Amino acid sequence: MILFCISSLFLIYKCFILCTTVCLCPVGGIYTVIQTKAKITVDEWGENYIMMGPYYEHNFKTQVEKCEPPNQAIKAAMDSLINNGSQLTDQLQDKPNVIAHFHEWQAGTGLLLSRSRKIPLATIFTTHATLLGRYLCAGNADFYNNLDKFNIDQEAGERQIYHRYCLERAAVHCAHVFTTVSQITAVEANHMLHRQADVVTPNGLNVRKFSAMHEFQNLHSMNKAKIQEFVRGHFYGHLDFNLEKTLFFFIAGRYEFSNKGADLFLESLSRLNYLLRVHKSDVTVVVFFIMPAKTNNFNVESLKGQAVRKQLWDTTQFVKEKFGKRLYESLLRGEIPDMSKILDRDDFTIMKRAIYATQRHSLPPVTTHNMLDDSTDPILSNIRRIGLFNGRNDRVKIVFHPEFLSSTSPLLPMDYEEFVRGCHLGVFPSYYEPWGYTPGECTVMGIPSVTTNLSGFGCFMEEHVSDPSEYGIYIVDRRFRSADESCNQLTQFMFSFCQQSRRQRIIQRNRTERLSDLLDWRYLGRFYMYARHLALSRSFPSKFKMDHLNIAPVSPANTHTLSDNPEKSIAVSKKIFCSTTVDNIDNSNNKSAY
Ligand code: G6P
Ligand code: 1S3
Repeated sequence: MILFCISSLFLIYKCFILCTTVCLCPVGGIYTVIQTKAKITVDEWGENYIMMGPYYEHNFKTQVEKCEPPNQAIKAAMDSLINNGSQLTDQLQDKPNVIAHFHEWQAGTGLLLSRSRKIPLATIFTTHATLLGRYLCAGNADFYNNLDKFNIDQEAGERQIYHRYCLERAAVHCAHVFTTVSQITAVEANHMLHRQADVVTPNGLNVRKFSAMHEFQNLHSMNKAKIQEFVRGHFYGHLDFNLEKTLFFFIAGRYEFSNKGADLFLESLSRLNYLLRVHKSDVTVVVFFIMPAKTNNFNVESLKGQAVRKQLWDTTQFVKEKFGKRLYESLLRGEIPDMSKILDRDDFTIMKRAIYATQRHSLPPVTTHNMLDDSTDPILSNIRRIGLFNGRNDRVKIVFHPEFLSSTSPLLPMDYEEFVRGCHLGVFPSYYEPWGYTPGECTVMGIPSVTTNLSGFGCFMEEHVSDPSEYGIYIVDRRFRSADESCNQLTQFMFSFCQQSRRQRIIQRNRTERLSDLLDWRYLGRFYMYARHLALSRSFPSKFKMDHLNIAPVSPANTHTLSDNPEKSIAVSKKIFCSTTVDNIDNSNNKSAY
């Protein structure tokens, strides 16, 4: 990929902005940034905008339309690459004004080489997370209280990421303009990479507005029905809870157990289960964990569940048809049939058999797949510890789907967007989250969500919305509270949510959806625009000036300081979740928390 970038930089003289990125699966956050901001970038730069990434055979086959190079410049670049490999030429010298935007450290090599070879480009480097920050957070470090204390070279060395960290740091320092996706990451980058971000470029989305205001509510209803179908199958034989009073919560994303807050979530679910039980609530919560892990396919029990449901459905249709036909014939004869006789013995046998098939002697499975690392998997291990095994008395049920969703799945045939729309609450209590698209995606679909004040998104919402919870954005304080307190706060958010009436949920969804304009690239795109003009003014100062631009940058100087304010930033240590065990689930310290 890098070779392609470099060659191309020399040859595509007509293009004005190049965007290079690492290739991520279509569900990754960085992929979403690149993909969704394409439209507003093209609005500004027209055909002079080109994106580059690595070539992966399987992606090429399924996601890309092959076509001829659109113009001579690109054709020449491609020919040169094919013929000369990475050999560089100086074609570009007399064709300046190219901006090259590099996303994330893997793409940084192109930036380093173009600077070291003095190619006349305006370069931008955007980091979506720092390598070291991610590693430190995933470990045991009390990251935010010690930002200024880490010996970063040593920490990178000890984690065997020194080479990658050097590449990232070099790219950051070589770029004309350095941007981060949030202010919290700007602070982090300042400590981990030793450069102040020039611009904070928050992540946006392409918000789709429906002509009918209530359309997103209808979509919620339709997609909820699909999730309910799945639940009917998954929990067959245990459907002693009312689906009309069942709420669907979910967490989704890269499987970084503690960084994404799955640890806090599980502990809070255990406490929520306890609360719902002691309050004798008639609400059941089905919680989905959508986080990809190593598996060898769906497990038999999950597949069987859907097969049993389907069989029951077919039986129902069959009997219904017969019933309907006999009723019709009878009415045609002018008779009201004897209802107790309208079905014969065969019909009853078929129905009895169908009911018999729904008997099961095991609990509905917690996971939908055969996990390769079943015994050490952190989600499963914690479920074992807190004992949420989908028992009949549990008001909180768990479904761990360790694979991204797909509309072709035999189990839960929905794509991610449909699934989110059908849920009631997204829960993303992240510890390390430079931005966090998942709650943003919920927001634009009118689905309330939980985030934290350690995520870029959460901080952004705190800054822009006076009372985010009023709009269905619940922000867990993971910065100034202990883990146990954060856990209680999250539990309380979820418990209060469970106490809402349907009408209140509908009203809240309407309010949530109203925030979507704030997350639209039409608004947030200006920060990328600013970064590009800043890069031009720095690399071609005689031609480009900043004063004509009527857009304001987000100054990292305004950032909420973390370790810069150590006396305020207390108690974010993470290591508290070891108190609840399967044995003491009902009289654990959960009680004392309430
Ligand atoms: C949407 C639909 C309503 C439905 C409601 C269910 O608002 O337009 O017809 O009753 O969803 O909401 P709930 O929060 O119970 O899933
Ligand atoms: C990163 O992806 P992640 O889930 O590893 O980039 C995303 C896009 O900028 C961002 O939303 C997320 O917080 C980062 O963590």
